[in-house]
Amino acid sequence: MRYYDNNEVIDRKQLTEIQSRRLINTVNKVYENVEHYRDKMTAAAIHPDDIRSIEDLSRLPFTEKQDLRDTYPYGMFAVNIQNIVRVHASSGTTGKPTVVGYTEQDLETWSIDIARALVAIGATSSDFIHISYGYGLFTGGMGMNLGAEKIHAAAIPASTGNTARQLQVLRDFASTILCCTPSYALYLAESLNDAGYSKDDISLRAGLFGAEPWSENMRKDIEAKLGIKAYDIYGIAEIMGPGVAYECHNQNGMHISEDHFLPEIIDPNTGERLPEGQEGELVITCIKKEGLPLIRYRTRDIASLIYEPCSCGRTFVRMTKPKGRTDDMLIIRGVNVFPSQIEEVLLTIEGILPQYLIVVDRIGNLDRIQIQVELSSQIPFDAVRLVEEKERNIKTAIEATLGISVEVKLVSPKTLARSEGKAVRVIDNRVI
Ligand code: DLL
Repeated sequence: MRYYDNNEVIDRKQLTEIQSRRLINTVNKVYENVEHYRDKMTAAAIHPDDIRSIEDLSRLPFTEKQDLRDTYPYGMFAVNIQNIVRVHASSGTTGKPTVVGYTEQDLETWSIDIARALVAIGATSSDFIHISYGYGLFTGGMGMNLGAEKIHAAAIPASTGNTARQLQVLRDFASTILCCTPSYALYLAESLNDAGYSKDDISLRAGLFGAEPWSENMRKDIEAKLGIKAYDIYGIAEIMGPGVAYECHNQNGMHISEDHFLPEIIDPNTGERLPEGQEGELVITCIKKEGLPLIRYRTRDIASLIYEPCSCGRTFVRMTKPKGRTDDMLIIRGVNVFPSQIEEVLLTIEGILPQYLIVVDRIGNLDRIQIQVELSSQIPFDAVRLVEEKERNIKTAIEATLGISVEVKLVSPKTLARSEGKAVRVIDNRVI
């Protein structure tokens, strides 16, 4: 049994002391350096001096994606811009992304989070770690890369796309650990078969999959098709990126790096903290972050916390696989998509009505997103060439915003169902 560091097996009393110390430090820092937090705390009639231990956590106000939007792009950073060495971003609810910044120390902390996850699945310096998460503004690729290098394994920055080349690299470079979204892992497995190879032609023995919800059935399927053990890893850009929580060999819940992140479960409607073990919205406070230390960040993910000791010896609490979200965010091929982002693009295009329907399917383990948009009556629907050209224009505009490929289908005026209450904008046919 191996751990990356001693904090993973620290006793609860000592951990609580560390957590309280770090929480107090963080609250003071954001109060001093982030005007938005100072205002929020003043409005909630709370002062850093009121926070004496983690027992006081629930007295602090929540942070939401909207706060990051209101202070876009750097308004919530708690250090001078000179100290930021890396910036990533994730989807915002509209055209503007949510921007996150890291100091040198933050990158060190992040690399430890991922090193823990890799060591927990048995990775060593002898491994070739094939990383097929996107490298770019998305935190997946470069984040996993940090952790792979931290444990002195060889990182293979395959990034996303070009499946034929991915398969060649997997075979020829003898990758031993695969990191990507679970749906892409299944797609790779099937493509391997289609190309006339089998799991015996590759050297993989484990995979670290996350960034989207997946089920135990998917896990079994991936394990059988690739001949590996498939592990879960959770993360969120605003908090750090991948590695906020990670599975051990028991594959029964993900250990949250509690010396870096304080978890809570709340009732999403009332904001009240729920009793131990109950399911609700996961809220996380960063206690070892310098660049963007968010306080009580509402992740919108539905999960519960498992407090029973884990036989692996790690004392960090476990979270269950997130079941769903309390907002309307869709995760398409690992990329976060808000319907409002699509709507905003549609509103800029002439000749269509702001009536649309987003249909999501999973075909051959890959997500497909089709956007049906109503034509306004000004364009004769039988003008095929015009319609096709408009579809192409809309497709290009939406793809430029979302960063993933989409299908666009124009439909005749007044054909999309109108709803009397809240408009139904999304039909998600995926069975996960
Ligand atoms: O998805 C970070 C990440 C990269 C995690 C690679 C794991 C691996 P965001 O793009 O900010 O960050 O998306 C965060 O993705 O709130 C969840 O809804 C979902 N999510 C992430 N990991 C899991 C998981 C990255 N293991 C959002 N299971 C989160 C289910 C997950 N959902």
